[in-house]
Amino acid sequence: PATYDVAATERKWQPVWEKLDPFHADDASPREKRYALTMFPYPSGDLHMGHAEVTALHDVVARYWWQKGYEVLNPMGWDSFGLPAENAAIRNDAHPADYTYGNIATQLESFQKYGVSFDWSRRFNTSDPEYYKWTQWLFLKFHEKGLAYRKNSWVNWCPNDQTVLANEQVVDGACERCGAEVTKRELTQWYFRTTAYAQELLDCLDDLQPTWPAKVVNAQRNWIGRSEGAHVDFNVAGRSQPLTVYTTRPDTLFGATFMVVAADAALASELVTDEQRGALDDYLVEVRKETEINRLSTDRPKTGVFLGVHATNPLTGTEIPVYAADYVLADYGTGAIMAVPGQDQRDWEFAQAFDLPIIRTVEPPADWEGDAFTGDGPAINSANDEIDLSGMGVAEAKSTTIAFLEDKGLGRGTVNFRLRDWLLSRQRYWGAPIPIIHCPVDGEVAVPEDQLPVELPELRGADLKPKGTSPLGAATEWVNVSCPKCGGPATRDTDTMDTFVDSSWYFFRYVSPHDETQAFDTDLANTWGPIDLYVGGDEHAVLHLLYARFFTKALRDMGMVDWDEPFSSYLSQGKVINNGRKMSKSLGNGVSLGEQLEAFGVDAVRLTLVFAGPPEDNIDWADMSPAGSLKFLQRAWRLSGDVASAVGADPATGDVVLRKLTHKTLHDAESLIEIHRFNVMVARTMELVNATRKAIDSGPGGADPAVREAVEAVAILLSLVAPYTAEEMWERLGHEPTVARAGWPAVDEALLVADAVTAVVQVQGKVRARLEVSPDISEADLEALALADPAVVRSIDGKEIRKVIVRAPKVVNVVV
Ligand code: ANZ
Repeated sequence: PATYDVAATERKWQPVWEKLDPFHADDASPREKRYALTMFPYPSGDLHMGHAEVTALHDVVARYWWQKGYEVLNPMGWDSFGLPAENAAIRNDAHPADYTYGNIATQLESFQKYGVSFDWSRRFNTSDPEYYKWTQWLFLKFHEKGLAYRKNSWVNWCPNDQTVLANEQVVDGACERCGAEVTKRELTQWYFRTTAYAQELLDCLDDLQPTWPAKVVNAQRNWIGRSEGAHVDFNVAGRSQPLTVYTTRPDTLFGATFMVVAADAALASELVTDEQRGALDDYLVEVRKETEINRLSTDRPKTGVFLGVHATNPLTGTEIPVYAADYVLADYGTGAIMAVPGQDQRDWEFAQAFDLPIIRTVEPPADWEGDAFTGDGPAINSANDEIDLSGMGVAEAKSTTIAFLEDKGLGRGTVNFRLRDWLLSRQRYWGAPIPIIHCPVDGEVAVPEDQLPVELPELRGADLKPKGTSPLGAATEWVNVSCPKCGGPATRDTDTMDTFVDSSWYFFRYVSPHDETQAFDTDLANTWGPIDLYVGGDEHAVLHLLYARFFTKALRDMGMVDWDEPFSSYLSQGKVINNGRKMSKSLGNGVSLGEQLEAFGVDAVRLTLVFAGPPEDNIDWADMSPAGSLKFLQRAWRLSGDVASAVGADPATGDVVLRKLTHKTLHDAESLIEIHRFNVMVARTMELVNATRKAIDSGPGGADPAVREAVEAVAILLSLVAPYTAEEMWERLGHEPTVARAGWPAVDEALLVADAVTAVVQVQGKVRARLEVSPDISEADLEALALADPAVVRSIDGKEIRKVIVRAPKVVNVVV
């Protein structure tokens, strides 16, 4: 036959593979181990083109590692708690559990059909009590170590999803999930102390830089936001405590002409005089309506209120007024600043608006016409009897000021991070309950380990819906318990954990997914991990990847794992788009994965996604030709019917030209996979297919053992991308399944040596030498070789060389 039946082939091999179970990761295997991981999906529908892309890319590497002889852990499961599933369930008027597990069954079936090399024996769902028991256990460990704690603060609130959000989940002032504008609420919430690891999270980015995408590394750096500066103490008349500010520019202290406290910080209402309290309260009503982005923007009129008090500038001795304003944030630094209008634009605008003095302490360039000057320059107006910064540049003036302040006990140098602790509690139903009991006598009491998991209470209908307080509160019987310590009446915490908690440690659970005695096995985690390659989208650049890094470091410090970092290398794939636009319901440009698979088969879809371009780039499905991919696969498959030599025929007796191409293709494929240029690997496979076809039809013919060698190589190369076609070819070549574990063919180095070509060297237009060189010699190497040739040296005869024109690998022209 000229073509194979795609659907029949898929039906044929699925049960065979299921029986063979070729990707079962054996903990006890003596082979070197690799851990390949791709982000697990939210079960909010069937698989879509995005899943198809990421798994096809990821599978190239996982399958390649198997072929190269590694024992590969390539697990899959479901991130099945959380807002996406819960919102979808509410939209579909279903219970989150029914909806979630229904979708998981659908997605599992699709994945199995899609032929990814997952070890299904390790699958779990984060919403299974067997899993979240350990999420809760880990929470309690963190609690014990002071890494999980509760505090009252102004937090991000999504009015649409009716829950708090972590800072990481607020993107440009909007909810990362639903896009609603985020507001603020004052609430008591649970936090993970991510800030305890701020410095290490930053430092380790240096090591990740070469193997992580630069934009992800940069996004994390900015998010952690380390800055160096000083805490400076200002005395406030009538107050025993100093007013401490954080500043990155202690060198400008002589120019601090007023101070500003965040209007919504407790500090503001502590400082304000009775006379001014009414004004502050009115102002606060306005402030609470504003988003953080607006508050910080420079191009917005400055507003504020005088608090009625003055502080003393420690260097000038001047009494300076203290204001409350919204452009200072309550939860950054100390929530208070020294305002230096000469060097800071927002302070400049505030000074203009409130008619406050401006003193420049850095001399701007002569032609300076702007307002605040934030650049470097000599210090001016910056001297008193004890310290003189005059003429110093910013850096020197900074360190001199810090040393002086420290000496006088007026301040100290400090490092500040933008990173905040991770707010992890949610007022939603579908998550792991926080395993804490609140007792009027004993306070926060951990649920005893033998009572874990704290399972979600059964709630139905209206009780499930978000209403601003946790739905779990409606389960009265579940809520009211006796205190594990004193036995008195107590209540359960009714919040659930952010889904990102579940996904912060799932890659540990895969090493011992069915262990009922512990969260994960430390030895196995150290054997398999850290993850050699993680593939996923960069929408998680800050969120998930930062949280997972934090968890890993915390677990390491608890002695539970040896690794410092979870993901040694990270590949962030582009998006599948259509007609130049993101696929969306409203644009009606969605492409259904199911329909594509139906029309072209799994292999053609997978091949199209891998061949489209570098994995980091977006794929516009409108420009793709899955039909063309299928044609190619049929063409490759036809080769296997034309092989006429026996299994095991010695290729050494075969056509050397084809053999060279086969070995070069296999050799180059290895490095192309290492650098994630899977598309080029496919292109090279196509070349090999074409050359083999030629060899069969108009060359040595199908009986030549070099043809068998080439077709077997094609099958193995295709096993990374198009598993059904590859398996079918392998069978037709006379082998047993499965080609996926056939092993990478040994590359014969002798066949890699390229044939030499002759380069001609001319001096003044006359041929003086002929050199045997490699066809891929560089221009520089060829020039050096030519100029060192004795005949060329002789004819140049010590004259000055004016020009050397090199056309590698053929010609060198020397002009003297
Ligand atoms: C005086 C000064 C003079 C400042 C100057 C800057 C320039 P980064 O680098 O982001 O850490 N700041 C401190 N706490 C703040 C808060 N809670 N809300 C808003 N702004 C705050 O920024 C540190 C600088 O931001 C600090 O240095 C402070 O202003 C301001 F010529 O102090 B600076």
